[in-house]
Amino acid sequence: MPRANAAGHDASVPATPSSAHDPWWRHAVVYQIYPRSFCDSDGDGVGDLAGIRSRLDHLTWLGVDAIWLSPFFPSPMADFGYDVSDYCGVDPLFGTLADFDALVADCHERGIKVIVDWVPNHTSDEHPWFVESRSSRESPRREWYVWRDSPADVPGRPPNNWLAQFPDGPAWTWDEATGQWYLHLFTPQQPDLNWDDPEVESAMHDTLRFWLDRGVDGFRMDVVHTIGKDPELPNLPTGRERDAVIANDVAVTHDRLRAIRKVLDEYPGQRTSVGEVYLLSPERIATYYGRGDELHMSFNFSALWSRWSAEAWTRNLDEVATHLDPVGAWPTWALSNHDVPRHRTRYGSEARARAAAMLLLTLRGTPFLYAGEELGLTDAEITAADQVDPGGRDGCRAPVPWDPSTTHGWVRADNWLPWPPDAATLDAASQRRDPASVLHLYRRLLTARRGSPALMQGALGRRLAPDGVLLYERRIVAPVNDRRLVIVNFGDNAAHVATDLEGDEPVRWSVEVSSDGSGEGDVFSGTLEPSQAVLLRPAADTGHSTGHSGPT
Ligand code: TEU
Repeated sequence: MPRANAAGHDASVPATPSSAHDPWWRHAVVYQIYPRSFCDSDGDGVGDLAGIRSRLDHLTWLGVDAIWLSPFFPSPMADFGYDVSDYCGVDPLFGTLADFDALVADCHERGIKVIVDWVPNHTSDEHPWFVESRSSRESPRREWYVWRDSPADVPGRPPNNWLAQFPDGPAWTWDEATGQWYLHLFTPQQPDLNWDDPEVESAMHDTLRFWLDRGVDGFRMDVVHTIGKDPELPNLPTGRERDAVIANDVAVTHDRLRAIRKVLDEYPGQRTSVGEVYLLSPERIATYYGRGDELHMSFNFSALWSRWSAEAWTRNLDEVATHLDPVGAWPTWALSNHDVPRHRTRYGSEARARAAAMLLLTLRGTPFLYAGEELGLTDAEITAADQVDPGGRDGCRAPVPWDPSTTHGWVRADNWLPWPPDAATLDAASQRRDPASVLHLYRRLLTARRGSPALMQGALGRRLAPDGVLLYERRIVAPVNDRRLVIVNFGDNAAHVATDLEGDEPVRWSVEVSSDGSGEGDVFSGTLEPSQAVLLRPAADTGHSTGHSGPT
């Protein structure tokens, strides 16, 4: 598939063709859009699909290959769209199905794939299925949700000790009318579907087909590992009552994922899936790829949550090498999303956030960016009185600033959440004019990645490095020979790093991209500043991408 010139990519960089063994999603960079926070077109203070369409030039200029849209489906918004009341529509807040079709068409014209968010574990309590299910114990849809009595010996108590993820409280709500409890791993407005019922499974497959028929390229699957639960719904150990999301890791889910995979495989064009398998263990998430017949990809939350240290990131790389690579499970990497404080906020400095971007875009696997991280945004400070999310995650959902004006390219200055700090200088337009900006760094990294088969497909070999430094080589030998070296200095002191690799002829490396912009194009000096990261290429390799030169 040739990369469209319309996508604004460097035409001198040859496209990497997709094939059955090397599908597009393995060398894509995916950009997550939280629709409420991206861009508003109609002045209601909430972002919408037309707003996203109006900003596609930004994505093209940046060079991303795919977008993942967080939910835009009809929803009472108890969890801002992760409480779906109709899987096959668009909430009027975000636009119409016609707006969605137009967005997909625009994206495809630019060579950008579209991934939508599928929320299979729970619906809204206002979904007609749940309304019907709770209407009576005899309802034909009663079994579509998880209804239980109190334990026989403790009347009035919930069926087990599970707590909801948020807000504080049990994972069970008593239904007065029918005298039973229903299960909700999240808010009481998000009842869990009962996937043990084959009708639920089949109805949910149809919701996938609805979007596949409309041309989407794949799905991000919300807490997808929880669609199977231990039929006993056993109590959790004391102190871990809130761990139901992490504790539900049962065999039957794998059957259900294989069935979901078959639905995707009914369609041409390598439709993909990335599961939010929230298990905090690469060993566990590896099992959700099956034998290449379950999820195409899974997020890796233990890496997302890890500290900014060479030790932690060494462990992240080694765990993926140990558990994912041997079974052919293609890794993913993300630093930020709509549920966690932005990595610029977590890591504490712009220099670290820049170095982290180098990691994200040079590791082996598919990177997922979260809108606004390419601007180096930090979280908005939200007072307790202004908090709107039941999970307290508003800070990372602040609106994206597009220009330095008071409305920052939105219609109004006051929107559903306040602006992030420094919105008048970190806005996209100002950064685009400044080659030293974080935005330009992301663009250079994306360009470098696209131009290097080693970065997109090659093996990753970690090398010994001084304390506080992570050093790895990316290398491919066929069908082309290409290599890169990445060095990240996590420390607060300058680091001196020898780059003459063991067993190799001496190699001179030049700086292709530097996280602080210094020395690009020069021969690498061997010294890194505190919190600096560099991407190096063999100095003799002046070709554009295919790495014909350089030691073999
Ligand atoms: O998140 C699931 C999930 O496990 C996280 O909410 C996690 O528990 C939390 O962030 C820890 O702080 C998904 C969505 O990404 C999230 O936005 C939804 O609220 C949730 O599912 C329910 O659909």
